[in-house]
Formats: sequence, C-alpha cells, structure tokens
Amino acid sequence: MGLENILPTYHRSPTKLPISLNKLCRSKERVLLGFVCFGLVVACFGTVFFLPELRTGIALPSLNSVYKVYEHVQKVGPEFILQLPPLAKDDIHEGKSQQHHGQIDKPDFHLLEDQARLRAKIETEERLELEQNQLKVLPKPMIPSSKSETGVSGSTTQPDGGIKGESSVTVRDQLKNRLPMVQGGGDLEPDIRAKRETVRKMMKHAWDNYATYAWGKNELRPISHKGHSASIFGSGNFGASIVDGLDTLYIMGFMDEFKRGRDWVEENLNLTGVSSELSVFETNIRFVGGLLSCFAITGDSMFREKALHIAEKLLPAFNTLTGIPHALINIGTGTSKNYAWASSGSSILSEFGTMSLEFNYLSDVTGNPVFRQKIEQIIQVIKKQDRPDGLYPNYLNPKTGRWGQQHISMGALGDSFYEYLLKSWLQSAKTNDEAKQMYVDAMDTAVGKLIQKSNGGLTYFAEMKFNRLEHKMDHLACFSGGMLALGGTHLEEPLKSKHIELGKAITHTCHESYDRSSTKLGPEAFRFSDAIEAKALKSNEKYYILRPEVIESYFVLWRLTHDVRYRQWGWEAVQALEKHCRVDGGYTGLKNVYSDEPTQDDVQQSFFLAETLKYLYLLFSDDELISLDEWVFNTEAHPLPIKKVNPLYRGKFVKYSDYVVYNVFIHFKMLLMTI
Ligand code: DMJ
Repeated sequence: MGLENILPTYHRSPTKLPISLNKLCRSKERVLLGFVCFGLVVACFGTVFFLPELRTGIALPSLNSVYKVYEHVQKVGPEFILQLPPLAKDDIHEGKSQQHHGQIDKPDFHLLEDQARLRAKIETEERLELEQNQLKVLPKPMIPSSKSETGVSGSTTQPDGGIKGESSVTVRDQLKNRLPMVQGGGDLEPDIRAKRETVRKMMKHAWDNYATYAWGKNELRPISHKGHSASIFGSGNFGASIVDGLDTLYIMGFMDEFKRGRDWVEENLNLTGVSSELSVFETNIRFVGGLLSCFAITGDSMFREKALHIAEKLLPAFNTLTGIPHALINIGTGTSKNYAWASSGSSILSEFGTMSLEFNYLSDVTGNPVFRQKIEQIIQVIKKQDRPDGLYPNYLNPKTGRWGQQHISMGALGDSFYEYLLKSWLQSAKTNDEAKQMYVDAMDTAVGKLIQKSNGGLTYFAEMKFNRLEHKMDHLACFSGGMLALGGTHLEEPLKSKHIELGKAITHTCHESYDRSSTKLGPEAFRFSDAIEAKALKSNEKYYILRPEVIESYFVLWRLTHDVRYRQWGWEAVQALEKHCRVDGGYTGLKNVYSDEPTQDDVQQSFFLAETLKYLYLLFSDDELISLDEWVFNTEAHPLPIKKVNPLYRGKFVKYSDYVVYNVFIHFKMLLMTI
C-alpha cells in the first residue's frame, strides 16, 4: 500500500489542515497508524526497561524517575509478583484466571506447584553457582561433607565456635533480593534428602489418617479412629488439625492436601453464631497464627479474612480494667474469664504475653490498628509494675495490674512470653527497641537467678516458687535453647557468646532427657537432685505427648551452627517416633517414656503437624527454606514474615497509587513480552 493511500487527504489537500483523523483516514488506515504509534511507544519504553545502561547513562530524567517508581513498586508489590493472576472461585478447577480488584482470591494450586518447583530449581542452581563463586569468602563448607547411615560424620562446628549465619553473610547478601523460599527442601545430599523424605511421609501418614477418621474435628484419636477435642478448643469442631497443619503441608509441597484443607477453612471455619468457650491464647497461636502464616506464604486473601474474623472474636477478652486479656472467652456471648486455679483468677504470663507476633502482623496486613493497640496496652501495664528481683511472675491480676503468686518459670505458664519479646523485636526488623530491652532485661535476671548446673555438669533452667528454687525443667522449657541461641546471634558481645553457649548447653541437657529414657523420647518434666539428673521423678511427669520443643531447639541450633549433632539428634527422635508413636491410624502420645512398651494415649495433637513435623522437615532442609533471616516462627511454629526484610510481609504499606502505577507497568511489560 502506497503512502498516498494511507494519508490521501493530507497529500491531496495540504492547505485544509488541521482536520480530524476520522476525516483524514479510513478505519483500516487508522488501525495501521495506531500500530505504528504503538510500536514507537513500545520502542521507547522497551529502551527504558531493558537497556539498563540507558537508564543511568544518558539524560532521561523523567524516564529515570518512572523507572524508579517501577523499581519501587516491584519491591513493595510482591503479593502481585509472586502469585499468578488470581482465580475466580469457579475457575479453580478449570485452571482459568480472573482478576478481582487486584485482590488475590484463589491461587491455582497446580500452577503454584509448578512455579514453586521451578523457583526451587532455579534457586538451587543459582545458589550452587553463587557458592562456588563465594567459596573464597566462606571460612567453612556450609553443608557437612560425608555422612554415616545416621547422617553423622563428626562436627562441622566452626573452629572458632562461631555461628554460620555470620560467616556466610556474603552469600546471604547476594541472595537477599530473591523471593523467599517457602517450599521444597533443597539439600543436595542424598542421605539428608532421604531423611527429609521420611519426615514428609510421616506428615502424609498423620494427615491422611486425620482426614480419613476425623476430618473437620479438632484432633484425631489414631487408635480408636475417631475425632478428639481438648477443652482448649471448647465444644465445637473447628478443624484445629487442618488449620495447624496447612502451612506444613504447603512447605512440604502437598498441594492437593493443602487445597482440600484450604477449601475446608473457606467453607467451614466460621465462629459467627458459635456458642463455645475458647482459650484466647490457643486460638491465637494455632488459628490466627496458622491462618496468617498461610496468608503470608500463599498471598491468598481468604486466609487474612479468616484470621481477622477469628481475632475479632477474641477482642472482648481484652475488655478488662487493665486491658490484660482473660484466658477464656465465650465466643457467643463475648463474656470472658480466667481459670479459677490461676492465682485467684489471674491472667497467665505466657498467655497474655503471647499475642504480639500475630496481633501486630494482623494490624499491618488489615490496616486495622486495634490489634496493635491491644498489645501496646499489655506492654504498658507490664512495665508499670515493679518485678520481684527483676523476675516476671507467671500471674498478673487483670483488675489491678498487680503480679500474683511468685512463681517464675521458663516452662509452663511463662515460656512463650520471653520468646515473643525476642521475636517481636526481630519481626519489627529490629525497630522495636522496647521489646529488645525487655528481652535483654528479662533474660539477664532469668539467666542470673534460674540457670543451674547439675552435679554431672548439665545446664538447666530451674523454676522459682516463693523465692525457692525447684530443680525441675519442663519439656516446654526446652524451646529456650533455640531462643537463647537465636537471640544471641542478634545481640552484641558479651551477651552474644554467653547466650549462644547457654542455648547449646540447654539443648544438650534436653537431649539428655531424651537419651536417658527407654523410648529415646523425653518426659513432660525432668528433675535434678543428688539422685537423678534429667529424668522425671513423678508418674505424672513421665508422659510424652508429641511435643516439639526439644526438636525446635535442634532445628534452630542446626541453622545457626551447622553442627551435625543436631541433625543426628533430630534423626534419633524420628526413629523413636516411628518406633513408639506411629500406629496404623496416625501418631499417638505415650504415657511413660521410661517403659519398654509404653502405653499409648491415643491422641494425635494438632501441634504435632504444626510444629514437630515441620521442625523436623526443616532440620533436614536447606537453610533457605523458611530462612531464619526472613521469618520468625510463632510459638506454634507458624512462620510469620519479618517486616522490611521479607517481601512476603504483604503489609498495607503499598500505597494505592503505587499499586495502580505498578499494575499499569506490569501489564505494559507483559504486553511487550508477548509482541
Ligand atoms: C504448643 O501449642 C505451643 O508450642 C505452645 O507454646 C506450648 N505448647 C504446645 C506444644 O507443646
């Protein structure tokens, strides 16, 4: 076609300009002209986006600033980058995609799985290349070299006793612009991969049996093949094992199971109209924490809405004279109360002190400040009261704000309060100085007054009751090995080395409590005296209910030290669980760990799926999978992202204008790629 045919009027009657384009050309010609203009625009933007040297090398101030906005929204908009276009409810099975107001409503699980596999593959390859390039700056190999059958070939702890995270900082720095790895496993050693696969199969066994015999119930009775519910869940069927197990399923890559659980949550998890008395603490750590973790990992906004729904139901429990919440809430009536046995109706330190990770994050992802305000109020009340000898008693009266009975413990009733001080600081990208100071002070006094050494040289946290030490340590308190080591890595000397060493010593003691039993599983509590060390004394201390705390510390210390003993100890626990706790219908707890043929308790606790199996799986996985640099684990092992550091934080810090600009650019870029 000649030019005179494209612009006939112009050529024939140049003096008649200006005239409208409609009059100037026929429709076909207008389309062609449009293509030419579009091509020009494409070329200009393509130059800006794809030729980096032009971004900085030549004077393009306006385009440069456009690019900066693009870069900015790329950083702040991971929710949109990570996920494929959202799917409408009815489209999930057909694999169609549809956008809903920029919200991610439903991920396509198969596409997600492919995406995750691809990302894991690319990351593994890139990591290997990076590590090759970086070997010169690493003082030791990051992964132990050879292994015996049990996975142990000797310690690879650094010669200076240092921490792995420090030495590999160069690699980490180079990896930091990646999207966090949330699925897979990564470790290339066949022996470790096989161990991880064993743990993965344990999860499948636990989950499948729950799904077969107790679907929708809170927990499973694996021997009698029916549902089970503890009083903490009230009288309803809230699918506690589903909510607790979902993120573990996702991390392990069980996407069909994950999808089934996810759909159950969407359709059935609803507290409206429910008349049941729930534990505020347990509901927060298992349900709110579990749902928020799934939201962070997947970007599926259904999880955020459910977490919000449940947390809102807990809010009336905070309507006390001080704002310190009660332990129990009746969801139907909104009335709340404390346990009668708890120091004249006091609230419990480990309960009201274990809300901050979930509530602060919930405020950030919903934009609703009320949850953060509840936490701030608790902190103010706590800080106002003088503490006996600087220690935090386990009880606080919610009417007066005064401390109750002088019982201090790193185990039951105290434990996760200390954990959340540390992790609130870490979660805030170390901006929450108040939490840090409280943690440092609390540890200073707790370590100074409660840490003891046995005759045989075992380090342990004793308890204190009315100024007298009780030389007993709960299984629950064994989380403190990991906590102290994790905290230590983030503190300055001299606390740093002191806390790391203490963390290792406590974890060693907790392993001893396992090793000194016939089952190689640890008791609920163990004691130290002239007669015994790290063993239970009373019959009601000898049970094991699939608890995670000892394994949790193995996992944290493995990540921080790469000392293979932690993987060895974890593998010992796997073998003991398989031998004594596995039954055809799932996993059961034991009534006496010192018995050669222990009686089984017929309960598969929901935290076995949330914590015990997750920590074991991560123990045999690559460091990048749910990296401790990017996530903090809530006390139920649900990973929550670290603000600013982890792009999956998905906070409401994305301004709407950023979001609009981002979408324009991302669509434009996609258009360019398809041309
Ligand atoms: C879990 O629910 C949590 O770890 C909590 O902090 C303590 N108890 C159980 C597991 O033992």
